[in-house]
Amino acid sequence: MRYDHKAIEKKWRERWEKNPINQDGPDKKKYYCLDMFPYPSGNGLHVGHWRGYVLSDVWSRYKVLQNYYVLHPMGWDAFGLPAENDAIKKGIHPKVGTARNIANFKRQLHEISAIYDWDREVNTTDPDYYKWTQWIFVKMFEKGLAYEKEMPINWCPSCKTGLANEEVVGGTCERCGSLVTKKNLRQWMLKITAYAERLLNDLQDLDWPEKVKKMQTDWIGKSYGAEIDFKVDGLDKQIKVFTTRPDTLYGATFMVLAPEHESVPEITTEEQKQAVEEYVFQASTKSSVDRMADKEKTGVFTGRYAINPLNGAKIPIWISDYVLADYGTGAIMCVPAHDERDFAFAKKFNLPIIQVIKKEGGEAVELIEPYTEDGVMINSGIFDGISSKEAKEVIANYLQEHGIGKKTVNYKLRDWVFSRQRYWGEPIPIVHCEKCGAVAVPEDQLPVTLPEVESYEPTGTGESPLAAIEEWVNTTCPKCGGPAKRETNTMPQWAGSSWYFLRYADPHNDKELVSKEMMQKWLPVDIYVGGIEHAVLHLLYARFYTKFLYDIGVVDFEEPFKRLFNQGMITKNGAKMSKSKGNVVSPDELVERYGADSLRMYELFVGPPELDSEWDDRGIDGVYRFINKVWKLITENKDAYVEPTREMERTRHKLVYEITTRMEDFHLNTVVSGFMEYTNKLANIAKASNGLDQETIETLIVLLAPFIPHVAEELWEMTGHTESVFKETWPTYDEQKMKEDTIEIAVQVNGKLRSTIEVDLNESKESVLEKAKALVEGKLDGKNIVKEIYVPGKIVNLVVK
Ligand code: ANZ
Ligand code: ZN
Repeated sequence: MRYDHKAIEKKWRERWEKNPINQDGPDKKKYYCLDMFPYPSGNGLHVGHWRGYVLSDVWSRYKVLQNYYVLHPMGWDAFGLPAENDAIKKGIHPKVGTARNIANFKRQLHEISAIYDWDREVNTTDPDYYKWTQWIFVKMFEKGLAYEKEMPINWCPSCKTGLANEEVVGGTCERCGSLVTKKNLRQWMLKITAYAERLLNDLQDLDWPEKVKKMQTDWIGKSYGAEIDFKVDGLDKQIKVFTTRPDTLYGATFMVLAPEHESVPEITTEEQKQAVEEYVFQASTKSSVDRMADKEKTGVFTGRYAINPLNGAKIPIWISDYVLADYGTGAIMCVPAHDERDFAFAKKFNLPIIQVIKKEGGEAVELIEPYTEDGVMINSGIFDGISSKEAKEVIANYLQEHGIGKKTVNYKLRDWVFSRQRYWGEPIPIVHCEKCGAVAVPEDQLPVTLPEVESYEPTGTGESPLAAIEEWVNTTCPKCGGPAKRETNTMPQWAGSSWYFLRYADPHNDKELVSKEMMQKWLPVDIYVGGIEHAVLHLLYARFYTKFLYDIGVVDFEEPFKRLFNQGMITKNGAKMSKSKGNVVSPDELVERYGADSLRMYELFVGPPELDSEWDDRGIDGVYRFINKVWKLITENKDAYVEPTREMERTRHKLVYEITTRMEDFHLNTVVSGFMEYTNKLANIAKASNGLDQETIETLIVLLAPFIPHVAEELWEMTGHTESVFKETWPTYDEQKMKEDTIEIAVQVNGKLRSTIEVDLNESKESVLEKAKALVEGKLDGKNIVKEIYVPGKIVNLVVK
């Protein structure tokens, strides 16, 4: 007996549309379940995308059954490169292509039968939406958090265009293979670094995977250290280095500056000038990723020496590209005995190595590799003998007291380069006036809409295609009314996704980004479901935006996402599922063949939801067979309910317990296996007792509802209910009722197991012994029982002689 998935799913989808199962009411609690909104690509959804959407929908339906009204919205993160590249290649306007892709995504999402609230749909490319993306930028600009800066960016001299880091391969242009250089271009920056400390500290209280918290912590990269001033020998000049290891100062045997360090020209001696200039030019052609890579060290001596401020030692100053210009001070003191990179450099260029820390209790022997652990100070004058951990603090204090340096806190986090020289993004709402400088477009003139252009190609001058539209570019200054030009850079794709979760709470408000009332009603997000690939960028930007909006009074919480769940990827043939790998499984055919319920359940069954899991088309077949089994169990027993036995009652409570606890732990794959196990158990009980009781059957249907909602609704109707199963309340369990009524007791004679007996849970000692003795009676070879031992609930031991 197979169920007709096509008819059932169609029927319930239509009913839900007419009569939504998720409805607000006076007795409802609120819950906000958010999916990371998708980029509507031309490829549509594959079963890998479904995983997260199924997870969040199962969770939302579970909450509906717990009497919540669930905000479960969906929208589109639709600005960005792919649509623009399609426009360039195929001549389709990004707006047109995007609209078509969204329609296809929507159709596919409908098949999941997720309870999305389509009235709240947002689209980042909609002017009514990006008006507020621009508004936030204006507010940041007013607070000095958005600013302009000349920044070196990757530049291909032959393509005449700026390149993203990902477009630079091995130092060459991905498109034409020429050597990529750096070009200084004016960029808009957001001062996220002003929030570094709060972004770091507030991670503590979040119910997020530890892995993601660690990634953000490392990304922010707070370190304590010191800046130390070294005099330059023979010049009236000092160079500041940044170190996290002031304890190693006596072991500094040379200094290295970044090739771009501003003092390089000044300190370089005449003899070294040519070599230094050549090296500086070469370094400018490499990306920082390449520079940090572990490879053969390169460098050039400047001809100059610095003086170690503690012991007066003269140490040579070199330049090398392993020192980055924009981290710390762009200059380091090198301690080859205790740092890997300095060690490699010293070996390559034959520079001295002085050990200043040794293993506790060990001897200082010639180092064949750097010693990077803590230990005891040696060769360090008055600091000898103390631990290196202590020396960090003591030497830093000493330097500070003697005016040679100061203790510092450093962050790896950089300000955010916020401009793109591209068409398909939010125009940055700034006007440049010769008299007034950069002026924000006034609030009542927002949004600054994206004009139509003829060519989407990057212009090659480092300017966006918008720069070519004179009527749009030329405008008047909002401040003085004089002639002015619009900013032609657009925002990065991250801009719209940094705050969209707020807009869902009040999507049609044209007066405010979100009203106080709606903000307080819905926000913050209770659970956020999405891929781990967004662990740093998106999730950090969203936290930054929220904190900023908190500071200006738009929201009254500092963290947007209370709980985060990262689903693992779906792989096939060992690789991440993706169009480019050619291993995509489309949900469309599977829905056709097995129905959405089967696919939903298989998405969960495929593996622990937080781990990557290998897709197997046969797996869905197994789930389909299981659903048919449930169908059979219920339809065969629904018309002849029996009186509940203790066993039925016990099994029902255990079922509710297992499903609920696994659900709460988000072990959704084991929820499915739990259903399989208990369906078999119930089938056996039904056979033995000639039927099942009504409560057990109905409980099973309610528990199944979040997972296979169409089948559950149909079964619910077949069992005589006129209202939706989602009007029910998630069942509860009673641990007392889960307990078995009888237990097995081992019966031993002289310590050897003879048999077991079944007794009541609270049977008296006398009665248990009685039964045990009865069992062995006549089998004692004429011996007598001399002692009776009972370990309650476990063993009876009879000692005979
Ligand atoms: C001396 C020293 C001795 C260092 C030692 C390390 C170990 P984090 O933890 O990543 O902040 N450094 C400083 N500025 C740098 C730059 N612009 N480019 C490359 N390296 C730089 O690392 C700080 C350490 O990295 C600093 O401490 C410095 O080397 C190096 F046994 O100073 B250290
Ligand atoms: Zn002006």
